[in-house]
Amino acid sequence: MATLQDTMAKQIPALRDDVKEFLKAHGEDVVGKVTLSQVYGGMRGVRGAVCDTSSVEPDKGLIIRGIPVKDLTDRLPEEIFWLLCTGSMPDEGSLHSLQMDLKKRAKVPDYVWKVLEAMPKDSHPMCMFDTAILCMERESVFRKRYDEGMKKDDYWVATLEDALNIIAVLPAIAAGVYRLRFEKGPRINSDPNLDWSADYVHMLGIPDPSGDFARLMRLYLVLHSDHESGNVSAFSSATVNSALSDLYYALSAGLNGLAGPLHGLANQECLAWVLETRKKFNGVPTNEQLEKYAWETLQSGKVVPGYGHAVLRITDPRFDAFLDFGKKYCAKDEAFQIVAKVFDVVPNVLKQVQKIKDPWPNVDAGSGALLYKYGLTEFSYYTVLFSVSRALGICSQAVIARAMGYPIVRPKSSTTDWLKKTLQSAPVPA
Ligand code: HAX
Repeated sequence: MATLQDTMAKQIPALRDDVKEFLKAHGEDVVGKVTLSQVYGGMRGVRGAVCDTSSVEPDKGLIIRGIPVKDLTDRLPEEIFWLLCTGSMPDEGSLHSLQMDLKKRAKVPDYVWKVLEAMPKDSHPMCMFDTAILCMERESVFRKRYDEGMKKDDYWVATLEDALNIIAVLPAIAAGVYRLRFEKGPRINSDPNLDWSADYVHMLGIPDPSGDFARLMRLYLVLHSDHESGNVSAFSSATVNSALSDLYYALSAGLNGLAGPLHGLANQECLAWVLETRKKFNGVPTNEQLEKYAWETLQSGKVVPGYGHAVLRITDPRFDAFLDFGKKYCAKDEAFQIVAKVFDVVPNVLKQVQKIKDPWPNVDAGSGALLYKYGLTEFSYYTVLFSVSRALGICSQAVIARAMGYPIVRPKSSTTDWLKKTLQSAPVPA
């Protein structure tokens, strides 16, 4: 049995030496080219950052530390956090030590509830969740130790402290946001005998006699945990943390990006589209009706939520995992049946729109219907679930970045004038 702190402390010196040597040997080698379309296109595909926790290749999907996500679907989120941080699975004793450590840190400061209670009643749950994280910044171990003159070599130790302190309280905060925002009654206390995910389900207070909702949530929290570092939320967090703004600042910054409809909010929009479909057709539509409706959505200038991806060019394996879950546990549910039917019909529609590079479902296409089925019907809350999970990836990435001593992020931007002059592709306006 080893603690996460000790395990990482043993690994880090060798990892630092390895990258130092690598840079010495290949520091000036070219990794790739950048085209003008990429410069104007959100840097899509530009290899400009390092992320060792996970990778997302267009034809493979999410791979966490060398393990395809489909092989991790029966794991606990705590195991995934260990895997993200260290590159291997914890043994039973190590997992237990991490779980106990998180339990010790799980008390939410009282002022957090006061801040949340003072927010307007119609605040978006994501705004409440991110505000709660940000207002806890005064708890940052990193900031205190930095102010005391901490050495750079120790940045990761303090960042890991912040990461564990944050991860420990997220389920209670997220559940508290749910109960407050949707008037579900008083907060439910944590149950010290439950694991991180089961305790979250317990504190949400949604009846779960079969235990299937808890099973779904465990899967959900594993599947959304990480997606390399180029996506809006991870990249924003990494950028903020690279300025040595502590994890409270960095995580809330990243999750503010997750709140956007083209990113994590898509799961809420996706379920809305599924439910609208059900209402419009008074149940599960035929393939022909669905095809027509998908075209109508596109022609009205809207995206079909849950479809397409900036990197992937296959069905997202995380969608497959949700589809498998739905087939096993809720095959008769109408909303789930629509999700399955959309998967049969919509890719063929999107393939006919030339500009769409990926016609396949992403992680958000199916999860909402499953959550809805188990009674989590407030879909503006779904991105909070996503955030609780994605915090595992963002926090582990920050710990590793500080352990490796990566510098402040600062890519170069160009003016259109400069680009035109340089490429000589168009006359530069006087
Ligand atoms: N429906 C309609 N149009 C789509 C589309 C879809 N599902 N997917 C892409 N397009 C459009 C884009 O809007 C873009 O149009 P414009 O040039 O007119 O702006 C064009 O096709 C090219 O886009 P792309 O290169 O294929 O995709 P991007 O890398 O630019 O964007 C997105 C990737 C995920 C943002 C995009 O596919 C999309 O908006 N999908 C729907 C929203 C969604 O499901 N988002 C969640 C993604 C997963 C995630 O991050 N979860 O957190």
